[in-house]
Amino acid sequence: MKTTKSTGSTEFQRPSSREISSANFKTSPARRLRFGSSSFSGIWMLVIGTFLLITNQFSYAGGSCCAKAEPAAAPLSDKSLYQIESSWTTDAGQSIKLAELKGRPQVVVMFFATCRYACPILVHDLTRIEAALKPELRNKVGFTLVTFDTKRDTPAELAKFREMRNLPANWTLLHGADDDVLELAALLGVKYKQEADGQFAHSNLITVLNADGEITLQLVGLGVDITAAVRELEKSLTN
Ligand SMILES: [Cu+2]
Repeated sequence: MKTTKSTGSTEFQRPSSREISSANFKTSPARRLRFGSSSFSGIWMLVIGTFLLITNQFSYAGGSCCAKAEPAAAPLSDKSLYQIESSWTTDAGQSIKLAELKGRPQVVVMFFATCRYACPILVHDLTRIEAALKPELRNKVGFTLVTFDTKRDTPAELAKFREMRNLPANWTLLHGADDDVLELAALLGVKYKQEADGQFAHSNLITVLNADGEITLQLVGLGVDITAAVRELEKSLTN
């Protein structure tokens, strides 16, 4: 994973990449169970696959068929954030899992809507990344904002934020449960803490995920040089 540093101010020291990867192991036993069932589901996929193969042969023998077999979906790697099973609510009130973002690279920022200083700059940095992409690639990239202000940033408030900022459909705004927000923050290496005045102190971190939900690049700071992120996104879309 590459990391680009900038001189932008962060209220927190950014954790090392080792700390981020060790965050993978800090999940509770219950969560680990959900993560660890891949070999079991592998066996089931084999059984179902064999069954489908057999039934397919029968239908060929009967001379009836013709639907082209869909290629089996590749399993997610251990590094994919889309292994997280938690449910989130979009600003349209729709319940989704992070895995539903699979298929296009995503630029992810954790934020809160009433932030007076850093978050408006972070969101602006994302719009700069979007604008710097080749026009034909722009709607092939997703932009995801996840709030850590679970009390105030209800889906309805996030919808207002989208409207106010005129954010297009390829931007996903997510509200989640406190524990799920904490877990995602740990995996991204984002630290945040609510202050007495209701504002949050937080890391200023932009994360680029590839189409499979793996972190490929992080930019630290505000008003950063976005070139590396644009290059990374274009690379993952043209490969
Ligand atoms: Cu902020």
